[in-house]
Amino acid sequence: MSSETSPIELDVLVIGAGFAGLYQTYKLKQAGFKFLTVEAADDVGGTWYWNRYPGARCDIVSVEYSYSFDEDLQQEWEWSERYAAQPEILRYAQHVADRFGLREHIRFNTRIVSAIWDDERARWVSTAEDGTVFDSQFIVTAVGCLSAPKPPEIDGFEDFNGEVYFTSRWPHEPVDFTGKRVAVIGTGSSGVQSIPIIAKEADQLTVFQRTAVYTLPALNRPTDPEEMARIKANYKELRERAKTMRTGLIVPRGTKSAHEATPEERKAAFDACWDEIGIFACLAATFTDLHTDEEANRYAAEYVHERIRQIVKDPQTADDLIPRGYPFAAKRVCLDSGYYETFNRENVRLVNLRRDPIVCITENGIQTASELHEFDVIVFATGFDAVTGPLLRLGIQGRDGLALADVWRERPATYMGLQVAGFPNLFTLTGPGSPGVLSNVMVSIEQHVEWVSETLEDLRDRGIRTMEATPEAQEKWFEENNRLAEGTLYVKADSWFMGANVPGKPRFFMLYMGGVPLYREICEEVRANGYTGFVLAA
Ligand code: NA7
Repeated sequence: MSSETSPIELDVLVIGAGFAGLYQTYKLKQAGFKFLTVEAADDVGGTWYWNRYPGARCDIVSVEYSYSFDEDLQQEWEWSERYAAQPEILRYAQHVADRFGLREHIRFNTRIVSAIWDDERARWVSTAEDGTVFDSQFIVTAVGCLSAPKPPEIDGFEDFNGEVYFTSRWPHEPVDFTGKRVAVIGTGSSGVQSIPIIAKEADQLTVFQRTAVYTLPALNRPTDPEEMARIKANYKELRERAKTMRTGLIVPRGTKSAHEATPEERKAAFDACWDEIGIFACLAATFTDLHTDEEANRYAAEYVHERIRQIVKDPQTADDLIPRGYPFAAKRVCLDSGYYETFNRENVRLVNLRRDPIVCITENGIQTASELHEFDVIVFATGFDAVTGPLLRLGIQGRDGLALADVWRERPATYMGLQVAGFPNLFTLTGPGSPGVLSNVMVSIEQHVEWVSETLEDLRDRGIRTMEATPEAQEKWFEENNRLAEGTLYVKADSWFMGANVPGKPRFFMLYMGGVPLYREICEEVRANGYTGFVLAA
């Protein structure tokens, strides 16, 4: 694409055309703003554009992981499975872009590399990789929480002579594993979803596991037309109900402590999750104290350990697959289709990196402390610089040249997850300190976009030029969230929730812990009280 010489003047620049960016585009179009959405990829979809690895699928039921803002859209769209696979979710994003005429407002193949606040003019000057400059009063970032892939962090990575793939940047052409010796490094959601599929195709598959993960059977199935008809007849109620749930996700919730239940009651509740419900958050929701009480949590952890032992035939492999050293659900629980069963296959081997760590990658394979493993293909399922990473890649500088990277070096503080003090007129959808991906992100995306859109309209109507979070409001938000997080077991795991998967990243719980309904209530109150915690200037 050729670069343009004079800046493109806008009211609002939206960065990203995933689910948040698409809805933001729709809202700004409706409200008649002069705006443009820029997207680094050549199509819409965000994470569902990039994460096209084998087995990639949603782990929130699709009837909930979809937009609710348009009744006709939700009535006409048909999900083919309970948990749609990536190609179908991408088709849905494309359909939304086409149906609402959003593509004409999106400039594809445009990656923003710097965004600098010009205090004198009270405008943002953003530059794309191709040199195009955008001059806007506001920026809304819609860059997602899990979109900045983490570098491999393994010595010798460049030396490998075989094929290398990242689950987070999967090629658009099919990858053929037939007859090949394949390594998968990483057992988070991407590893858990891709490993069973790769195992069926590859000659040999070796899985390199650093931390064993908790994963439950997804119980995925084709959509039942009768169930779908019932959902569609009551879609409005279902969406309203989701908003009342802490996680924005409809999941049966227990009402008593795990300590109050008999062993039989606990087993029945856990069995139902494993054998019948198949929702990632269901097991942690069976009793009220699994996220807060280590003893109670152990009941759930031990239940999963036992299920693993029952499925995996080789006792050493089963033992290696048992998650230890952190509480159940303190890292994101995964949903799988045949993950543990895959380790019973003759062509699959597990390497426990806690016992036998990777030393380096060589031209032929992976050298661990005890052995050289030779491969034709290495797949990195090693995750993301989550939540803050996608924002830091934008090269944002606020007042007085203040770099966001410097501000967040010590702690990822924001106000409501939507603004950072010192960065006026910058709204960060699903930013750190928002419920973001701790919730059903579609519910949070819709809430954030609606709040930001109404705010932008309000500022326009009142002739307000700048809106900026105060350092005091930000401090209070950050401290309160830490206090809430410290009261849970989440802080006991080295997870991406805690920033602990990226060397050198400050260790704080990065998402809003108060739950979706409380967050919504606070946002509404903040506006009703004239934007408490923000300074507005004409
Ligand atoms: P995750 O969940 O961050 O998983 C990444 C995995 O890769 C995890 O098992 C990591 O082990 C492992 N990893 C990362 N770096 C290394 C190195 N250097 N060596 C060995 N192993 C490594 O990312 P996903 O893409 O699977 O899923 C992201 C989210 O998407 C997921 O939570 C769902 O919400 C959807 P670790 O645990 O850090 O020891």
